[in-house]
Formats: sequence, structure tokens, C-alpha cells
Amino acid sequence: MNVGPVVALSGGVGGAKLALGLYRVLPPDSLTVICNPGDDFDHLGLRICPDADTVLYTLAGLANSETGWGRGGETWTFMQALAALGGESWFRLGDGDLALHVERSRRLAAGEPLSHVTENVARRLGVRARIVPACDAAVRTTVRTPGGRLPFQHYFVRDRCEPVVTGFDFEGAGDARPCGAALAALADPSLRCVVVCPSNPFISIDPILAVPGMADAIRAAAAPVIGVSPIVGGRAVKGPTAKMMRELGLDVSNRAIERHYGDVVDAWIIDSEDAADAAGFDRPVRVAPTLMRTGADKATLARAVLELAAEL
Ligand code: FO1
Repeated sequence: MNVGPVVALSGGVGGAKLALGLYRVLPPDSLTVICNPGDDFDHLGLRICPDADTVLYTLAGLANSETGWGRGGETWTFMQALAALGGESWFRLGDGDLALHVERSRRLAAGEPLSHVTENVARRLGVRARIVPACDAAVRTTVRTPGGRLPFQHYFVRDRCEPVVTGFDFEGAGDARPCGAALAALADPSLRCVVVCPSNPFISIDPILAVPGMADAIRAAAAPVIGVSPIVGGRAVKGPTAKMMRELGLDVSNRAIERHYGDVVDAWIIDSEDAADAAGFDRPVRVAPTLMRTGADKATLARAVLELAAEL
């Protein structure tokens, strides 16, 4: 089916790049991005939603392309003043970014569901895609290490992903339910495809799949589920994916990624550098450039995903 809406599951930087590629090649209003809730945390009395915000800023053209998080062209007066007061400054909040956290926290405190706030912010930023968290309830990724369990942002930012990882917990997932907009998008009979973006499987996509009902809704979707591997040439494009795979005793390979997702994903796209891996896959595989350096790269990969879905 070469028309119809698309749903993408995304974490942070890598996922947001492919989400942008899909956003560029699809008609307006035909993309729903289901975002990882697991990085969210309460900090300085504010609700911070990093992966949803990375997608928001990326599709709005406001993202900081150097860091991959927060806004471009930021000023840091708030952070400097906070540090001077002895406040926590390890997690850097730019002045423009701060406005989003303050406004979102105000609306959550007024009782508005997180998905409504996120969708409304996307529209205010001029984004013609639906951006929703996997669920309205709080899901918090904690990282198991030999030294005990770490809240995600302590592991990722404060400790710079250095602790050895032995496992993950997604606290609150058991009580969560997929938000209505996510279920509606997945249940659309005219759905063209579901895309598992090249994000970290453990800390970006698994928290989405851990929300009861989400994986079943994806399997039941009326369209193929296409995964794009985050591994290229035995290493992760960005972030701690490869380090985590090694620490978990997994091969740092595309095949290990396929095994990790099992029957949630129907077919895969792996990078041209790893074409030889295709023979070892259980599911259909398309080889294509998956490194996204430019806008054109993102659009080209998005088209490869849509073409593979149309072939299944
Ligand atoms: N990541 C960092 O490594 N250092 C930071 O100071 C930092 C601040 C920050 C502020 C807002 C936001 O939305 C994301 C931020 N991130 C920062 C990224 C954050 O840790 C995300 O969870 C990662 O991008 C993983 O997806």
C-alpha cells in the first residue's frame, strides 16, 4: 500500500533523524511518532521528557544538531544563575528549553494528560505530525549495575554511561496503558507501515514495548513492521548501544538486533556495510545506507523503509 499513514517508534537522536526523514517524504498529517517515555524524569520540580522533546525539536527544525538534545541557538542564563545558587547543574537546561519544561509541568499539574500536552506543543511548534508519548503514566527506566540500580539520567548523563549494565527495569510500565492516540494510529485500517527507528533497543524502544498492550497492538497492525538496525559494522552509530550489548553478553551484530525484537518486527533494513549479514536473518532484509548525516540521507532511508513495507 503506497498511501496511508505511518507510525514510527522513536527514542532520541537516531530515532528522531529517521522520524524527520519520514516527516519529509510523507504527506502532512500522515505520521504519528510514538516516543520513549523511559528517559522522562522529574528534575528541579519540572517534568523533563528528553526523547519526546528531541523528536519535537527535530521535526520543528529547532533541534541542537551538535548535542542531539535541547534547542539550537540556546542561551544559558538560567543554568548559570542556578549554579551560582548551588543548584543542580549537571543536567543542562537552556533558557528556551526551560520554557517547555515549565509550561508542560504547569499543564500536567493542572491535570492534563501528558499525551495531550505533547501533541499540543507539537502543533504550537508548527509540527504537522502527531507526537505522542507511549503512555500518559510515568514509566522510568532504571539501569541495573553491579553497584546497584541507577535512575536513567544518572546513568546516562551524570555517570556518562560508564557503569557496566546488567539489565533494565521500566518502573511503572505495569500500570501504564498505551495512550489513546498511539492505539488509534496503530489500529488504523489504512496504515501503511510501522517503523522501529534505529534507536537503542534497550533504553529507547523496549520501554515503549513494555507498556502492556503496545507490542500486541503493533503485531495486530494492518501493516508491516519495519525495523532499521542501529548497528553498523559491529558498532553503534551513537550512544551506548554496542557497549550495552557487550555487557549483556550479546554479539554486537545486526542478527542480535533481529533476535532481540523477535516477532514484533516483520522485516529489517541493515546498512550496506553489513550486506553479508542478510544471509543470516530469519526475516526479509533490505540493504541500504542507514547512516543519516544529511537531510537527503534521512529522506532516502525513509523511502527505503516505505518501499520495503510496500514489497511485503
Ligand atoms: N544529555 C547530556 O548528556 N547532558 C545534558 O546536560 C543533557 C541535558 C538535556 C536537557 C534536556 C533534554 O531534553 C535532554 C538532555 N540530555 C542531556 C539528553 C538526555 O539525557 C536524553 O535522555 C538522551 O538524549 C538519551 O535519549
